[in-house]
Amino acid sequence: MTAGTNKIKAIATTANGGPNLDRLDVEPPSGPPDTEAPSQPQNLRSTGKTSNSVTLEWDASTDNVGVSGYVLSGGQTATGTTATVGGLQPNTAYTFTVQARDAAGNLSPASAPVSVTTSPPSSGGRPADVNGQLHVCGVKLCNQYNKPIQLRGMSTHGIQWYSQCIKTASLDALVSDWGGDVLRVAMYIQEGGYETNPRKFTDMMHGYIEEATKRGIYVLVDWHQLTPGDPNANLARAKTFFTEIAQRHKDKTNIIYDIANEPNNVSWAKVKSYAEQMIPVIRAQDADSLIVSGTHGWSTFGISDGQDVTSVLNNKVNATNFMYSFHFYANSHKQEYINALSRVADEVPVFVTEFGTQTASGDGGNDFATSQKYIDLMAQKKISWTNWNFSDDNRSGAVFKGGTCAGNSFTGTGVLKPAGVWVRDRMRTPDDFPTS
Ligand SMILES: [Ca+2]
Ligand SMILES: [Ca+2]
Ligand SMILES: [Ca+2]
Repeated sequence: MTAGTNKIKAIATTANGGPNLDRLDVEPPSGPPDTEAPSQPQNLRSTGKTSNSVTLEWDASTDNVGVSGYVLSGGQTATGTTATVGGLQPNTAYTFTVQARDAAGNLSPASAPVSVTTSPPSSGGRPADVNGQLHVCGVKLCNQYNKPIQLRGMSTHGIQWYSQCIKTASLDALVSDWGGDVLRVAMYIQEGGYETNPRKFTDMMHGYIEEATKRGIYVLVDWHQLTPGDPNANLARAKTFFTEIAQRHKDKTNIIYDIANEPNNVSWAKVKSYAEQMIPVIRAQDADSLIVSGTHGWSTFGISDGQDVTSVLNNKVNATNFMYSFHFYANSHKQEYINALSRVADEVPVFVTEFGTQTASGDGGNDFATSQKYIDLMAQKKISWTNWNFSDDNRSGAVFKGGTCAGNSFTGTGVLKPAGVWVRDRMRTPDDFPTS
């Protein structure tokens, strides 16, 4: 019943039939009417934006009876504590507030306002078209306009196990739904990988390079040596493989060569020696190539070997257009590693070719708080990254839920594990690829 006049229609019937109603009692709800408004929503914030939309979140209000929903300043309603406001103009500042309401219609005070400027209109350019041939400038990765850029993308799982996850629908999702700029193709050498059938795996890599090229993204050719940890153990194989890959793809402007995934149980001197042998092999085919190599201690600049980053910084690889890779797993590698990444990135070019939000096994609980610190650091210093991994493996670091790769639906968050939802959100934010 609302305030004012209410019409009531009642039909009562006796055992003998016919109406027999001479009295109607109407009891109001027990207790006084709810006139108490919900509390003011707190911490209104923007958690995402595009050129035509803004996503807002806020902390829940409380109410003496119960909050039934929220009303945004533009009139849009929400039942939960998030809403995406669409239909906005690019590159335009908007101010939003939100109020909570209860079932009785009481409205809370409006939240503190938040101002958000929508993203610039999208250039429509694909990452590899806009940025062209990459090169190292100082300690940064620069595009064809000699401007520092950050690439963000995904790493496959080992292609000897999870090639079913790298297909038309998943690659289309990576590009158009995730906004990925780069695909790292993890080709193991051992563990059933390249060494078992070099022809087959080289041809697979050729195919993935073409798929990335068609979609206008970069491709990071990952020589995924891991066990044995000394990359020199696979030197002859690496020379054969990279010679063919570089010879065939040298004129593409979207290829990046990673010659050693995670050296381990090996000295930096041996890794450096390997890199200085491999770089000329690739450059003989592809003179302007961008080449990345891992560092000792599983690509931690020696930290996971109990060493200091100066083991690398005081003994740098003698090469131009060369980057060092750094890997981390945020639930294993905390502040010491963040500090190390921050330090090395100021002194040498660094590409985070692999990271996870969980433990170093690629499994276990996610530490999104620590992961966010890394993301913020990498954004600030324009450190490019590819996340482990774009598969439906059962571990928490595989972004897709089990069984996803058998189908053809890869867009949205319904197919994603928590790590996938998280990293997709961080990849979808607008790119900053300066062209002048
Ligand atoms: Ca109330
Ligand atoms: Ca992007
Ligand atoms: Ca080239």
